[in-house]
Amino acid sequence: MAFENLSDRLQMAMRRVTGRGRLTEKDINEMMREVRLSLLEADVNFRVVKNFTKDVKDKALGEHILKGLNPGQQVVKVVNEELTKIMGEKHVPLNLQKDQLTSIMMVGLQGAGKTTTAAKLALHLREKEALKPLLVALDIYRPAAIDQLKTLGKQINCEVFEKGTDVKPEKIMKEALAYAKENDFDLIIADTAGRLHIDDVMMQELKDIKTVLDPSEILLTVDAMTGQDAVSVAKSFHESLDVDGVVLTKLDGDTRGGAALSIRRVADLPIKLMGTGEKLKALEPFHPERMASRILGMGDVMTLVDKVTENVDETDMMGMMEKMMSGNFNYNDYLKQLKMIKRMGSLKGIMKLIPGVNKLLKKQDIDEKQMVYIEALINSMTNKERKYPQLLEKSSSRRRRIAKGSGRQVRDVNRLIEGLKQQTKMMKQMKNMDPSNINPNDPLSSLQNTGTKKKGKGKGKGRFKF
Ligand SMILES: Nc1nc2c(ncn2[C@@H]2O[C@H](COP(=O)(O)OP(=O)(O)OP(=O)(O)O)[C@@H](O)[C@H]2O)c(=O)[nH]1
Ligand SMILES: [Mg+2]
Repeated sequence: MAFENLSDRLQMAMRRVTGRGRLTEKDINEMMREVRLSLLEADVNFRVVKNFTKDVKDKALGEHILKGLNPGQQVVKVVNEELTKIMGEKHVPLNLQKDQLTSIMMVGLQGAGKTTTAAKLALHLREKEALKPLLVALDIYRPAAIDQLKTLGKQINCEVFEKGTDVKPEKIMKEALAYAKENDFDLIIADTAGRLHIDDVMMQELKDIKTVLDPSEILLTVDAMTGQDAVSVAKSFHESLDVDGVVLTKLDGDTRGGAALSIRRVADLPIKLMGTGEKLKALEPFHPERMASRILGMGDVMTLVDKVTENVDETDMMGMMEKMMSGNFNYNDYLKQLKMIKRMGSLKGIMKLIPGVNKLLKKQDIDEKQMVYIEALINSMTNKERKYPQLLEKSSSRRRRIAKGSGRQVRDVNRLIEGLKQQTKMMKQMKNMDPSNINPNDPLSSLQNTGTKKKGKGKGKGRFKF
């Protein structure tokens, strides 16, 4: 995942101050030095870094202490807020036209991800906004480019408009527009050709297409792996075409993160979406505040919530939560939960969004195969055993039978028993948390308050424990 190094270093710097009851200006200076270096190393534009450190310092020193936060936590909160700010504060949505044709024009350098993102967007907007999309192939310089778009279109069952390689892009655009209007499409996504460098011929072609299409949205596709270069590219595209927003692609790769953290300020363009993989589902709206918490290792609770509600029947979920909280969690529930997680996608991807778990994962990789084993184990239990987990704790012959029936070892059964126990315990603890302390707009508040809430035991360090 992108930002890994930056994230590690920032968290280290933060750790110097969190939990501290008193902070001097010197403490803050030291921490900020570390923060500054981490950002520069992540290839963030130096001017952005300079302003960022200044703002954090002013704020951290000037702000009066909020009730319930120690000074260290206060600083982390400020860093989180400022990090959010440099990425744009709030999510900026696409310009979608109501009740008329929306048109999106994809532009960007060669290999940035235009064609892939065009298909992702078609899928995304059809699912989320119920739009009927038409993909238009305007990259006439390579026959393979048209085939690529057609292949992607087929995968998502979306029509592709193309006129081969002999018609000029602006003419194809004109015909596609007429075709879309005649055939009740409500979204056009135009995939244009990329170049290795920005040149006048390329820009002129894009301007001509723009004149014909009069797009609702010009989306600049930027490869996050290219770092600072990406930012200057964004600037030139914006100057020539008046771009509306950026899609940052390949954030799943090992990027340092500089582009994501500089584009908003340097090129004055909002990042609207992010590509997080080669699969066509791997497109997400970009939320600055969520990204900031992710970088600072506070998990991404909001994305998790979105994913959960998207993939799981809500009544199912609520019933499950109630059951879990009540402490009467049995193997039937466990299995059901397992299936929910499966439906939500990669276990690792989901787990990473939970605060604190990212660190844990590095040491102990979650094996997706284990899910299959667990399923096999539970399938070998009798109905009674599934309903009353205590039965297994008391009887070793039952445990042996289950191991044999599922082709696993007794110690796997024991592990499962332990897992269920742990989960029940954790759920009981969660039940004691005060939900009024959880503010979805400020993930920090919930994390910190959970720790201090416990009477006597909490040291006020206030970190989420898993
Ligand atoms: N890992 C990852 N790969 C991506 C992502 N987006 C695109 N790619 C890959 O990047 C490569 C280039 O993507 P294309 O969509 O062909 O890029 P393009 O901008 O259309 O390229 P040209 O048409 O040659 O200018 C492909 O191999 C894609 O699978 C992403 O978010 N993550
Ligand atoms: Mg392409």
